Order: sequence, then C-alpha cells, then structure tokens
Amino acid sequence: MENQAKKYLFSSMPEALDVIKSDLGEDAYIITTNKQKGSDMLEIYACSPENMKKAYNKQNSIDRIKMLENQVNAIFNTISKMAESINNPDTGDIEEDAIVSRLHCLGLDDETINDISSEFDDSMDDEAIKAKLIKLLDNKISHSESDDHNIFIFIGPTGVGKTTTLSKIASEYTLINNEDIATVNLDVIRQGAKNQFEKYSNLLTNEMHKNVIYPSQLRRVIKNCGKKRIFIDTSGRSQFDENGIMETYKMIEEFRNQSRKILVLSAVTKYNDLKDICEKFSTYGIDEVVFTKIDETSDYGNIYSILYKYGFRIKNMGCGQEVPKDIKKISSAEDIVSMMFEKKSVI
Ligand SMILES: Nc1nc2c(ncn2[C@@H]2O[C@H](COP(=O)(O)OP(=O)(O)OP(=O)(O)O)[C@@H](O)[C@H]2O)c(=O)[nH]1
Ligand SMILES: [Mg+2]
Repeated sequence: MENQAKKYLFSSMPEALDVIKSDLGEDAYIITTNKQKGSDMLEIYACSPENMKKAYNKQNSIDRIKMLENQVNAIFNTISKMAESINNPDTGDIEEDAIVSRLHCLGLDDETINDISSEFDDSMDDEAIKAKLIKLLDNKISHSESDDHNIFIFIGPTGVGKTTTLSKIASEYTLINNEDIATVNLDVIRQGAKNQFEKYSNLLTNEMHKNVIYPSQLRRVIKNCGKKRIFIDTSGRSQFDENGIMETYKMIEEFRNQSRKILVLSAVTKYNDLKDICEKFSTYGIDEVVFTKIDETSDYGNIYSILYKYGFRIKNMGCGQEVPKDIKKISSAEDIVSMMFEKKSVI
C-alpha cells in the first residue's frame, strides 16, 4: 500500500488537505498521519482513488494466494502423515484392519470375524482367504446322515417359506424319485394356510391331512400312514412367541426322535435375529436348516456366520417362489463361500 501512496510533510492538517486534494484529487485517501520524530511536522501518506483501488486488488490477490498456500500445506501434511504410516514398520494395526475389512466386505459379522481373524493375515490373496473360509466352515457344519428319518417337520418363523420349501422338497421325492408321500398340515393360525397347503399337496399326494390340531390326531395319522415319507407343515412362530413355539413343540414332541426337524430361515433376516431364531427353535433339536430367499439378497455372510456358529447341516436353499423348480442343492461349504465372493447365487 505504501508503494502506491505519496508522503507529505506539513505543520497543520487543513494546510495539508488543501495541497493533497489539489495534488491527488478531491477523493484522495489519507492512509496514515503521524507526527514526525524529533519535530512538530505531520508526516502524511495519501493516495489517489485509482491507486487505492489497485492496492486493494493487489492485497486481495495476496490474501487469496495465502489461503491457497495454507490449503496446499494442509494437503501436503495429510499426505505426509499417510505416507509415514504406510512406511512405518510398526503397522500391525493396518494389516489387521485390511483383512478385517475384507471379511466385512464378504458380509461376515463382527462376532464371526473376531472368532476367525487369527487364521488370516494380510499377505493372503482372495484365493487363500476363500480356501481358509471353506476349510473353517467345513470343519464346523454337520455332514451326518444318522438322523435321516422319513418324517420331515418344517419349523421356523412366519413367512420365511416353510410351506413353499416343504412343497419343493416333497416334489423331489414324488416327481424325481417316484416315491409315495403323505402331507400333514399343523398350521392352525394363518388364514389361507389350508388353501395354500392344499394347492401344493394335491399335486404331490393322494394322502393329505389338513385339519390336524391335537397330538393324538397326529399320532393316528403317522401310525396309519401307508406312505414311505411324511411331510409335516407347521405354523410360523415368532422367535419371541415362546408359548407358540411350545404349542407346536408339544404337537410333535412324541415324534421328535424319529423325525427330521428342518428349520427354515430367510437369507434376508438380520444376523442378530437369525441367532435369536436359532436359539429359540433349538428346543426342537434342529437336524437341518434351509435358507430361503437367496434370490432376494446378494449378501450371504449371514448364512456363513450362522452355519459356523451352530454347525447345522444344510442341503437346500430356496431361490425363488416357483414350486418345484426354485430350490438349489448345497453340496459343500465351498458353495456358500463362492456365493459370498461372487455376491450372487452361483450354485
Ligand atoms: N423370493 C423368494 N420367495 C420365496 C421363497 N420361498 C418362499 N417364498 C415366498 O415367501 C412367501 C411366504 O412363503 P410361505 O411358504 O407361505 O411361508 P411360510 O413360512 O409357510 O409362512 P407362514 O406359514 O405364514 O409362516 C410366499 O410369497 C412365497 O412365494 C424363496 O426362496 N425366494
Ligand atoms: Mg406356511
């Protein structure tokens, strides 16, 4: 600013103003006024309106440049810090974070990751991670066929696809294996359950029992059944409806040890809810699970986590609404892990 200004020395201000105005114009700016050291004279800096404008613009540019400089410095500092932490040999946390976030991306929950993360390290590529996940799961899930009974009981929460899955699995035995089957409906709750059950059963068997509401009735049906296999459908029960769960349990209790209790779960249910469901239905003694609605998600980590935690046997997955075609066979832990990596049903 001083460069644009002109210096004046006067003994009084009125005298100075007259001269400055005639010199720099009526609108001249007085920038500073000080008493000169060692005298009574006034030292005045003034400038013309044009120079004042130039000085203002220049100052503005300087401020903007300073601001940009600050921003560049901040960016530079951040990059330096990042580079430093990457090059720092004590980066154990970063390695762990990388593998943990890869496992998260595969849809696994914190609890399972906590259990298995010590088996992984940051040097592992996707192939190695996949192989390890398969091995870990394969060691957990049941491959036992010792409970391979001929009475199938489908249990689980409401609306997960119990009736649909029963019909799909029963179809295999009738349409593919050419076996005779009977169906039994214990669902006394849902409106329309009988119609839905009847619709499918009519296609599968000539022995359908649709009004079974007492354990004694079920006993008679099973005793007198002339068919090789019996498929029993039950009412959907919320995991929080303990009375309801017990009510169905009492119906089948007598046949618990001679039947295959199949827990039907939806692949779109949240992990914590799935755990609650598994805990509550464990009263029945679960022999097998079926995950349905795998066509309605691309995240299969929950399936892995549940099988890893409970070790259930799994043979089928529901992949759509059509009976009998929308069912997929699971032949190994590899099928599930592949789905997690591909983010789609690849079996
Ligand atoms: N997308 C999709 N829909 C399914 C699948 N399995 C069943 N569904 C649908 O889910 C809905 C409920 O199926 P149900 O078989 O009646 O279920 P449920 O468990 O018997 O139901 P409740 O008896 O009321 O407890 C229906 O619309 C089915 O068509 C599946 O694998 N994928
Ligand atoms: Mg049903």
